[in-house]
Amino acid sequence: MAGIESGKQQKIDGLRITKLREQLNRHSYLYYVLDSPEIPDSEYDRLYRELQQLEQKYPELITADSPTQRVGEQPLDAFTQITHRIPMLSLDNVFSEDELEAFFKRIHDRLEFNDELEFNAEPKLDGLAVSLVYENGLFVQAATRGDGATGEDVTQNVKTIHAVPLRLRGEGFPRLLEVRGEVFMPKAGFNRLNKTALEKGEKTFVNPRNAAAGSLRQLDPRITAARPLSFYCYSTGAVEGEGLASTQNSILLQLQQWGLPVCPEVKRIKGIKGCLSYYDSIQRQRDDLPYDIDGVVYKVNELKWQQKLGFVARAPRWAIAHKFPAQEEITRISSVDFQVGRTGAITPVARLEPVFVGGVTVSNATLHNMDEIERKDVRIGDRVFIRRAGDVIPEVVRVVPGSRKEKVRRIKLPERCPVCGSDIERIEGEAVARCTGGLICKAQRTEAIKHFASRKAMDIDGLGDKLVEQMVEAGMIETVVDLYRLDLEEIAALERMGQKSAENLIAAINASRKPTLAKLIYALGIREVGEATARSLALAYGDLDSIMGADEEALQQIQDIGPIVAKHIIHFFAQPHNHKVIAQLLKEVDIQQPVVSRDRQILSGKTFVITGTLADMTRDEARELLQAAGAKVSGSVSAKTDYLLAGEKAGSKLTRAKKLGVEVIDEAGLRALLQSG
Ligand code: 5U1
Repeated sequence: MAGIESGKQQKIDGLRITKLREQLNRHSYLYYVLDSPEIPDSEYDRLYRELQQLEQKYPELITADSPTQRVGEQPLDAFTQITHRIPMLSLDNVFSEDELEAFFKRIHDRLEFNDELEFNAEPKLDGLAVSLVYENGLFVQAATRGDGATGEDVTQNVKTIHAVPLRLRGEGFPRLLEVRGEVFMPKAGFNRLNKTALEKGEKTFVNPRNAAAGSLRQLDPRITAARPLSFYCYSTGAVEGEGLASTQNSILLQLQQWGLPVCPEVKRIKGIKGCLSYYDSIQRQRDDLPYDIDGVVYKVNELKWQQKLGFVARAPRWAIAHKFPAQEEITRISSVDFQVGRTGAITPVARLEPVFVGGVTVSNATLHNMDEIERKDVRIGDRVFIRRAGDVIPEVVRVVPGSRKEKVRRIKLPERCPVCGSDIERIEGEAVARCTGGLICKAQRTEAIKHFASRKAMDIDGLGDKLVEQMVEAGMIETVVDLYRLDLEEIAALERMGQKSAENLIAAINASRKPTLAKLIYALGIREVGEATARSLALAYGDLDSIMGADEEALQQIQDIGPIVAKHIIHFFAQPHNHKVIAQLLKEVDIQQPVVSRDRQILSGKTFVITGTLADMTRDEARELLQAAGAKVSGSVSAKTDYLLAGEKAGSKLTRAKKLGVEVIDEAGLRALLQSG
């Protein structure tokens, strides 16, 4: 009787194992391939643990495609070599429009075809090319590109990458299918990994590409499993059996349906115009993409044309990589100066032999602080890598290994502020050294005014850093209040100004006289009070007097405010000088009441994403409105997004929102929502 009972239980457990495996694989597909998860991570973990426990009870029921089989194999002594069935090619590069035109001419001449050709355009990921082999739908082997003919067997390691399916979904795939693509480390995972390494005093990775390469080439797959790697496929290699479509774009769609992740920015385009506009659009999005890229790739879409074009040496004639300007270059540090910031923070700045990087010539780069200088062991005279990505200030990344000459000099923190001569203090446990001069220090005063005028603060159009410096230097302004008492003729007399510019500046200053409370708080430049904290303060207290009167305990009840920020706020408002400036400032400006009061959190629980150019407000203003109404504003569209607020020239976020069925609204729609409820 007991035997029958246990047999019955075994059958039930067996069915449950199959079900759990299918469920987990489906949720992986939704998460990694469609980027549209249906369950939270905690629920996935619960199902995973249940499967693990059942498999422990019935090891004979474990299959090769079980999600539990991704981790835990034994370390290898060495990687074995694998000869690729078909060599893995590389791509030729172009760096300019002229070179791209030459590529187009070569193709059209060879094909004797004058009409516009269709291309598949794809971001060029900065990762590691790999080949994955599926036999009858089951993942059996992964290899690195190596020299193109032979690579290393990294099957165990690739198995640990959750984005790589262990079994293909659906049907209709060829009996043998070799998929090629890029293993990469998403930026967020890379930052997390380096943050943890720093906290533990371990070595950090230089960039996501190196981190991905270092992680994939581990003999112990348990180390790889702990690294946040991902994968996008971009082509096929060897194929046996029927089933593949006849264009590059439709093959990628097929691969996606079979469970392989494809980069969402892939697009079918036409002719050189289409290529250039894709290049521009991806370059604009580059910093916001969750992964590093170094250019885009255009591939002739029709396979029949690809076959006709063939190959040269190790690259196809039918594809080209259009590279972005390099973001890292090498140059020498000639000297180091120390700059004083708004809060007195002293930043070492490397003066460089000028170098063209990220599309501009760079002569200065930040060294961040003395701890960073020590960690990177940078010295004056060293040859260093400079990185300039997007709008970020160029930075010294590292010394070029093996390049140090004997005559280098160590970088020393000065004892006194280079601007006002006050003592420099370095508080134990803090990386940043500070000038103790406060507002005696002209540098701190100047930086405070620059911050006040900046776009996210009072947004005084035309009052750039150089002009602030000029006016401080000329003794026209000492505090931010002086901006509102400027004399037109005095401004017009400044170098490079004139009557019209001076009038425009006065108009812009006057336009800033009606800030929201949040903007004004942010503009005051209190240490550690960024835009979000300023908004929380404005929302919680509603007026400046209440904020100034709040004690440390009360401040800490507010979102984003911990003991350190609370201390900075108290300290700021305790300074008699700041009191005086605020009192004078309040005579010049008129704080606007928030459109939505803090009692009407009508959008609480709703998540918005904002994209494109809005007509009546900036994206920051829209975000402020939404947050004031209790909504969450996120940077990327997912299944959890409730609304996409889309303006002119909305790009991939709009496409994605439509794909996921997210409601898309314009500014009128936003106003209607804010007035509802
Ligand atoms: N997106 C993309 N990257 N990438 C790299 N496509 C692509 N194709 C490649 C390489 C090396 O090679 C083709 C020849 C398949």
